[in-house]
Amino acid sequence: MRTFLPLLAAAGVAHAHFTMQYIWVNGVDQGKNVGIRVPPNNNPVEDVSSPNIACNVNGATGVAQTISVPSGAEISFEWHQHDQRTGEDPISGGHKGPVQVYIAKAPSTAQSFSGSGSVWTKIYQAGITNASSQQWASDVVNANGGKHSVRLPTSLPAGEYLLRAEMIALHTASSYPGAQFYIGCAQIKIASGGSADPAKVSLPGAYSGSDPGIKINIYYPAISNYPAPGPAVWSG
Ligand SMILES: *[C@@H]1O[C@H](CO)[C@@H](O)[C@H](O)[C@H]1NC(C)=O
Ligand SMILES: [Cu+2]
Repeated sequence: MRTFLPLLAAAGVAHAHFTMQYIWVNGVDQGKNVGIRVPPNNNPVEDVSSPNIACNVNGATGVAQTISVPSGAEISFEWHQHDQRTGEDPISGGHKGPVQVYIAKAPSTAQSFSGSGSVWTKIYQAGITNASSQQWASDVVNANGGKHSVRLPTSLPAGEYLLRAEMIALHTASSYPGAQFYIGCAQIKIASGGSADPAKVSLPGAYSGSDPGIKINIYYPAISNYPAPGPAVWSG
């Protein structure tokens, strides 16, 4: 029995973390890991200068499936600590912080697109959702079965894209590295659309370890306005 103890201890550490496992399109579950670039484990990325900050570890490599979505679709992202929907805390309640969503248009197919370069546009952010209770966007996700949603702007051109959802856990962020970036990227194809050409940033590039939303003590003083890292939201 003694030899099992280190394994159990290691598993206990991993329990705290989570990954993005399901995409929903207009309320329809697309299936576990379908269209998603699955990282090797549920550990966060902590180095904002690493290529892993784009689409997590191994995230520059495409997967076979790309999810078809109508113009203006509501996309939901669902996260879990483990490889299952167990009813446990979806993302582990101690992980407090913002939720952000970015999109990047592939030059050709989403499968062949690495997500490198100045290609990312932020389409959603939520930080502190109730200052008096110090409720974070992550608390809302945890209470909502691990899900959060965004509506795609209808002005996005038809084509294939990477969608990047990000939850940043700030419970250990008072020094850098310390903030934990949980990142999930999905491949989608928008059948029809508009002709928008929004501003774009690169990842890595858009974040710095000294950003006030990345190196931050969230416990004192209490946060009323969270300075989200990265560019402003483009709303279409
Ligand atoms: C915010 O939190 C306070 C304190 O817990 C609570 O009374 C209030 O109802 C909350 N507001 C919303 C909009 O949920
Ligand atoms: Cu964790």
